[in-house]
Amino acid sequence: MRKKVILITGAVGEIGQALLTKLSQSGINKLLTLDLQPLPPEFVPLSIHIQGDILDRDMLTRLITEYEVDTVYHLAALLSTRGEFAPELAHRVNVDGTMGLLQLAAEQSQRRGKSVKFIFPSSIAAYGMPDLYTKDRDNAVKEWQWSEPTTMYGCNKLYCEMLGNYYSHNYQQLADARPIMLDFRSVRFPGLISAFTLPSGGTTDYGPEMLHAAAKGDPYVAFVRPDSRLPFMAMPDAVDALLGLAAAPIEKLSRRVYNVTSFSLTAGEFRDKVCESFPNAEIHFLSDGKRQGIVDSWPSGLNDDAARRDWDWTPLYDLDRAFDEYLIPNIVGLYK
Ligand code: NAD
Ligand code: AKB
Repeated sequence: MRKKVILITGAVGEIGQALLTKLSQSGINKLLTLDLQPLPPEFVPLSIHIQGDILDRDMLTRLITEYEVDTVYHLAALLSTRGEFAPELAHRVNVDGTMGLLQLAAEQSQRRGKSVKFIFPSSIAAYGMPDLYTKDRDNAVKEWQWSEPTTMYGCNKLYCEMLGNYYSHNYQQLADARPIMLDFRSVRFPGLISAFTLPSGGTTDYGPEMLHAAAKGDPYVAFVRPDSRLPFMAMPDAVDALLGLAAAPIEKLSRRVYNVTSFSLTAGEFRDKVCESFPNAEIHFLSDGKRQGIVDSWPSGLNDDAARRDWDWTPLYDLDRAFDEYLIPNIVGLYK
């Protein structure tokens, strides 16, 4: 008898660590994690961990002979800035890697006669605003607007959303007997801010980086103009969004890809917020042309009405609560 598990790829990353913590706190212990990196020691008791590459098809095949995967949280990816330095590698990991896992989940769904849930974190990178005037004007972008990403990462996310939709509805559409489909669900996240981990390889990183630098007492130079506006979210809300969407009854879902967001602010306002708690923080701005271009192409805000309506999405942390109740108390403890 194969062991029933929840599979989390990219579990060593920022969202992975937060999700692993939350799932294990909820008493869910049938967790199988997969990442290129080993799990940090404090997470080792929480899951069966495989240190490996999502591109290793033989390893994935071995996994499904041993485990019955009920739900996949597919988090492994190369983020936007890293993806621009290594676009072919980003395509392999973000597209080929996702395709391999979708295929595995599709086969599992048929084999057990029940849909595997496939939860996929997409991104504001799936959007491409044509200019700053439009970014300022259309400040609550809906899921079907401005789907013209400018980064490899954004193209990868948008295409994988479509692949997920394909595998959920049209896979093997010409076969005599239609198979049991997988159940793909995705959220488009804004920039995420964790109190416990630092981001790497992303373009929204200037926000969390300035906060963590201030908490450590280090000076920080943000790579964007102070007037750059993006949406952000505290990490506990991101984890709740993934779990909330996974738990939603399928008949309530009017789409497979949902915007979720919490608060939008400029980099200058982010600095001012950080300085309320760390008045001696040394934060400066020196815009990097290329990364600035990516930030300028991403929307300043998202419309998440569909998620609120269909599966009762609502973030717990607005800007003030995120800083006062989650970020500052935990970050101060982290660097004491
Ligand atoms: P992260 O970079 O912190 O973690 C990604 C993890 O994936 C890393 O631990 C890395 O080792 C692993 N990984 C990369 N390539 C792999 C491979 N070939 N095989 C196995 N593991 C591999 O990223 P994160 O912030 O935790 O993001 C998780 C997911 O959420 C990603 O898909 C990302 O695109 C998405 N997302 C994140 C944000 C954000 O602000 N953090 C926003 C939108 C979407
Ligand atoms: C990145 O900047 O690449 C991520 C994201 C918004 O997807 N944080």
